[in-house]
Amino acid sequence: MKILLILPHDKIYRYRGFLKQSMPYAPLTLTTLALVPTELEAQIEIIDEGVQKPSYDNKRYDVVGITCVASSSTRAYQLAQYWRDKGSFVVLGGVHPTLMPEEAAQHADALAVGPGEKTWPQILRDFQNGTAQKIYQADYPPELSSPIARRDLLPRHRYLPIPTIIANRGCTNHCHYCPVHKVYGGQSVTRPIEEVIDEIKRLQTKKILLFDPSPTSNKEYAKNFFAALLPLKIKWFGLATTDVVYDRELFELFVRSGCEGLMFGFESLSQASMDKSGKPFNQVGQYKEVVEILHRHQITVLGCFVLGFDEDTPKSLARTAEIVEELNIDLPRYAVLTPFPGTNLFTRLKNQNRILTEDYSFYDSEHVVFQPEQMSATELQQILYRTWQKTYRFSTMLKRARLMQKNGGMSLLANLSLRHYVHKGTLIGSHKWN
Ligand code: B12
Ligand code: SF4
Repeated sequence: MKILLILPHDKIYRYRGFLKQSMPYAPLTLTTLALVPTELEAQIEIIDEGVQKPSYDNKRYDVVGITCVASSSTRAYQLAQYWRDKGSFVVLGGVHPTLMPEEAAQHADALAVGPGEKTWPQILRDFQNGTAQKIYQADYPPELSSPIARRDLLPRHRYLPIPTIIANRGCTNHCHYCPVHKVYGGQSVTRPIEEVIDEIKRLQTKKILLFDPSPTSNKEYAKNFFAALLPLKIKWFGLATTDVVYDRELFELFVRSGCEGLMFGFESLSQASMDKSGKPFNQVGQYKEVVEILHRHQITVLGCFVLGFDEDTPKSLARTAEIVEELNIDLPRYAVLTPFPGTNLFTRLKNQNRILTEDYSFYDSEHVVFQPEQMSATELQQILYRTWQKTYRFSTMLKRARLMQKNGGMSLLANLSLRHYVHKGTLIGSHKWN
C-alpha cells in the first residue's frame, strides 16, 4: 500500500527566516501517524509543504492522509480534491476537521475526528478490506500511548536542529478563544511517562523542545514527568502558564530538569480581558515579577500578546510595545484575537454578527477576521503592525539582548529573525481578505 501524508502549505509559511533558509520546528503530527500496521506493508512518504515544494504530477498513492488547522484547511481541501480526482482514497484529520467535522467530511473519503493513534490504523485496515466508513470518531482517553515519531521521514536539515516531542497534548483550562480544550474536552491527554522518557533517550539529544500546549495544567503529571527528566540531564524549551512560578515544587522541578526557555501566553495587559476570557490565572499585575523570577533562574521568556479583546481600545493598545519593553520579555510576539471555528469565541462573535470572513485561510492570528468591539478591523490590523514594528526596532532589540545574562547572542539572532518577519515577511504591506 502506498501512502502519502501531507502537511499543507498556508499563509503563515510565507515567512522565511533572515538566514534565507526557513527553520521551523519539526512538526510531529505526520511523523506520529507514519507508524502503520506492519501487515499492510506500507510505503510511506511525508510532505511538509511548509518546507518542501513537491511535484505531485507523476505520483500515485493508494491513500493520502492530510492534516490541517483552520489556516491550512483551504489548501487541505484543494489537495483532497486533487488526490480524489487521481483516484486516491483521501483521509482528513487534525484540529480543524475535528472541530468542523461536517465541513471536512465533504472533502474526504474518510474523516478522523480526534487523536489518530487508533483510528488511522483502523482506517487503513478497513480501506484494505473494502469496508471503510466515512467518519472515525476517536475517544479521548486521559492516557494515550503514542508511537515513536518517524522523524527519519522528514527532511531534517530543513528544521531547527532540536528534536520536538509531546507528552501532554490536552489542557484542563477553558480559555474561550482556545481550540485545545474544545478538541480534548478540557482534559489532559498524556502519554505514559516511561514512553516519553524512552523516546527522549533514543533521540540521543542534549536538548528538546516540548510541544505540550499547557504542561502546567495537569500539575501531578507535570511533576512526575519533570522529575523523570532529571537523570537525563538535558536542556529543554516549552510552554507554560504564568502561574507556574508560584508553584514552588513544580517550578523547582522545571529549573532542575533543565528548563532554558518558556513561551507564555501573557495574552493581554487588561485583567478584565483575561477574566472574561476564562483565563483569570493570568494576573497582569504579576507579569513583571513573573519575568524577573524566570530571569533569575536563567530562563528565556518568549511572550505572546493578543490584541483585539472587547475591552481593547486604540488608546489602551497604543502603549503595548512600551509596556512589553518594560516587562523585559526576551522575545515578544503579537497576534490578533482569532475566533477559530468551533470555539466559544467563534460562536459568540457569529451570534453577534461580528465574523467578517469565513475564508479560514486568513485565520492565522495575523489577520483581523472579526469586527472588534471598540475600533475598526483596519485600525486593529494597523495597531498590530505598529506594535510589532516598535518592538523590533534595533535599539529595543539590542537592549533585550544585553539584558540576557546568558544566550545574549542567541537572543539577538532570534530577535533579528522576528524583525525580518515583521518587515519583509508576512506582515508589512501584505494581504487583506476583503
Ligand atoms: C506544536 C504546535 C505548533 C507547531 C508545529 C505545528 C505543526 N504544523 O505541526 C508550530 C509552532 C510550528 C505551530 C504553528 C502554528 N499553529 Co500550532 N500548535 C501546536 C500544538 C501546541 C501541538 C500540535 C502537535 O504537534 N500535537 C501533537 C500531534 C501528535 O497531535 P496532532 O497534531 O493533534 O495530531 C493528532 C490528531 O489531531 C490526529 N490527526 C491530525 N492530523 C491527522 C491526519 C490524518 C489523516 C489522521 C488520520 C489523523 C490526524 O492524529 C494525530 C495523532 O493523534 C497545537 C495544540 C494542540 N494541542 O493541538 C497548536 C495548534 C494546532 N496550533 C494552532 C495554530 C493557530 C497555529 C498557527 C496558525 C500559529 C501561527 N500564527 O503561526 C501555526 C500554523 C502552522 C500550521 N499550518 O500547522 C492552533 C490551531 C487552531 C485552529 N483551529 O486552527 C492550535 C490548536 C493551538 C491553539 N491553542 O490555538 N503550532
Ligand atoms: S491554557 Fe493555553 S492551551 Fe489551555 S485552554 Fe488556555 S490558551 Fe488553551
